[in-house]
Amino acid sequence: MERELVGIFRSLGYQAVEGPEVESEFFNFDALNIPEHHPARDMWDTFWLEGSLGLEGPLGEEVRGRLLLRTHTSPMQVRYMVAHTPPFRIVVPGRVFRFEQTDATHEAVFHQLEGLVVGEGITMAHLKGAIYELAQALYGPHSKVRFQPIYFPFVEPGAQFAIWWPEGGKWLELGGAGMVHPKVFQAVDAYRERLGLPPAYQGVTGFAFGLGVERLAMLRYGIPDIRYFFGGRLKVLEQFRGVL
Ligand code: FA5
Repeated sequence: MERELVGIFRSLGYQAVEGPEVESEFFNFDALNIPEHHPARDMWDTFWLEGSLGLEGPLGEEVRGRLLLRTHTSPMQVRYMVAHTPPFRIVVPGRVFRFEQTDATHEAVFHQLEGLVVGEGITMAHLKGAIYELAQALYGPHSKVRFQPIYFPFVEPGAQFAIWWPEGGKWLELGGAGMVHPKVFQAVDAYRERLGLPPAYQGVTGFAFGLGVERLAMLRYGIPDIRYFFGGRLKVLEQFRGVL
């Protein structure tokens, strides 16, 4: 499923990049406009790590601060922007971790696919176009997309999006998206400045999205419970060899 999603975006001109699963509080939260004590942190229940592992920053510099298991793939937005100048289009597949009570649709470990497109004149229409292309590639010409307003601190405006699954006859709630918040661009340029790099994110705009890979696979393959993915039961897993 992850390979298929990455393949779809590659064919649309996106580059696939990966980031670390052990992340710093700064990239996972602060740089994404989620300061300490901000109630938005409650959206992501976090596995905090003790000690320091000598985490590397986007340009190989040493990163200080508290460490955690990344709660989403969004910290790679910041890492990538620090190390590159726009325009670019990337997707970031990867494992994420949440200190959650598990149930049929919630795991403590799951996969996300992040997308980030930055350049001059990028608008919400481009975001809708990207999700629309995804819907068409996954479910053909009869699919459609739906956006509803929602709050994420690192985008403004923010949206949650769903794709119409013609065969199943229902909307699949896939993830969150929106226009990159100016505060994120500011945090990136401030970090670049500390590394002696010129600002690169003035006068550009961008969109980002993040979707849950397991939720999509569950619907596509009729898997009733997300815990099957990591349950280690061969009878279940062997049915999906080479597919998931
Ligand atoms: C985020 O994690 C944001 N980083 C997404 C985003 C990216 C917004 C870029 C704006 C711009 P959220 O917590 O809603 O958002 O998670 C995104 C998706 O991951 C959800 O829609 C769902 O499909 C999946 N997901 C979330 N929690 C779980 C879980 N415990 N188990 C399985 N899938 C989950």
